Amino acid sequence: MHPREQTIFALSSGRPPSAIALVRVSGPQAGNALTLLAGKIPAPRLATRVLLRAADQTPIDDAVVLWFPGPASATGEDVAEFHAHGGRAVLAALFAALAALPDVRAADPGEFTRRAFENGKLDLTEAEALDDLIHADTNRQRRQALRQLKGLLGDKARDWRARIIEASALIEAGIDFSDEGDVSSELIAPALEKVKILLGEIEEVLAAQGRSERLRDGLVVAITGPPNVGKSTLVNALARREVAIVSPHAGTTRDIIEVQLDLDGYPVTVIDTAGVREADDPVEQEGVRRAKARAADADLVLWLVDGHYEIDLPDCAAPVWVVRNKIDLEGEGPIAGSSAALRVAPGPTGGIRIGISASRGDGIRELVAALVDFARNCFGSGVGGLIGRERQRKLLQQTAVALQRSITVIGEGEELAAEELRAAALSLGRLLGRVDVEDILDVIFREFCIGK
Ligand SMILES: Nc1nc2c(ncn2[C@@H]2O[C@H](COP(=O)(O)OP(=O)(O)OP(=O)(O)O)[C@@H](O)[C@H]2O)c(=O)[nH]1
Ligand SMILES: [Mg+2]
Repeated sequence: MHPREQTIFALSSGRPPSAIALVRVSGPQAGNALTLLAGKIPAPRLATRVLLRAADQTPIDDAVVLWFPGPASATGEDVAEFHAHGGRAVLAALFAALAALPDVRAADPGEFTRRAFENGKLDLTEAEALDDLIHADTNRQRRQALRQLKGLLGDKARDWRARIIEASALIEAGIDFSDEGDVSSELIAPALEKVKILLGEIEEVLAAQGRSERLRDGLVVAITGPPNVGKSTLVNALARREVAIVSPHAGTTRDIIEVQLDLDGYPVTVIDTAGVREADDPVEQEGVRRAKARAADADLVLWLVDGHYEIDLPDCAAPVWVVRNKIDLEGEGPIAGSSAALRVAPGPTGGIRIGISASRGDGIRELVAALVDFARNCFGSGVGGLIGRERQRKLLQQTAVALQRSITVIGEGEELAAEELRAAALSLGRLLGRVDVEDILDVIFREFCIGK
């Protein structure tokens, strides 16, 4: 039997122990599972209390079961739900009883959603949105995923694809009539017009929303700088807890420490790194190497200094903000420049310069506000953002490029234009998961949780 025809089961709720656990079963044996474990198949979609029993009739649990006959179910197959008590032993007994049934096995990650996709319950953009919704940590991520789940991108892509196919039908008819000049141009001119309108719409969606797909992964802000300037103190202040060790010894931090922050709904990972200096200790050297590498691929670098350091900016592609710490000490030592002037002033690389006191808290609010602004600019406002993932953006860009090329090459021959239109339709088909999907499906659904 093909693995896809087997019946699958998994725990769909959180990790045990929990008050209630939801175990879902999907596939042709779902009804049989109910008959054998619950003693009957209850009325469809009606919560029914039963005593679950193992094959030897020993009781497993007092539970509630639900029956969703296919195709009107989440996966499109027959689905049974067991709402049992979420104890580890209860679940172990329930899983053992299910696994003992013929043609029933534990589900792979994302397998329920994959079946739903294969049965046409959702398109690939919606499946991705579902995964994003489950993994959303902040409100903005949640709202974006929810918007995606409405299938707006999928609806648009389906509409565009249909219109591309119409345009290419016109062009191909034009090719057939190419001996009769008038008929041919009468077909091709409107086709070209259609393509231009389409291209405009796709470009609008691409341009409209910044890079809201980056909301999924969030921003990475690396805090680097010389030793002992207060990097770890700043990370603790941003995290509002003691995540990193702070000490007056230079070279305290060696490993990279990461904290996840929710800044006004924007997911931001702040990383604390080893102070950058010529170190003798090989462990510290490795820490410095890692610090530089991490800063090199961060989205933003906060180069932290205190009054004792010259501003010696690191070499990296990301914007660098110079943050001057320990302004509470200013006036006591040989420190140039006034702290007031330093607060959120334009900096040398077009970034900003901020004066703070990480230990006393001065300027932390301003720094957070500046980070929120930065995040907003990176992600776009996200209002009406249709693109949820890099994969989707790439395919839309490919579609736009192919449409643009079809317009450019039409003078050289209609066949060339028709070929480009086919490429455009193919990209949209991939976006929806309609064409050559096997390989990308494996990648996408593997990321899902088990039980989803
Ligand atoms: N006065 C004052 N002291 C600070 C401030 N921020 C940090 N310090 C002190 O500076 C020292 C170094 O702080 P850390 O946070 O460990 O510095 P670091 O940059 O992480 O140091 P390394 O990990 O060794 O590179 C500690 O003694 C802190 O208490 C500040 O704003 N004002
Ligand atoms: Mg440190």
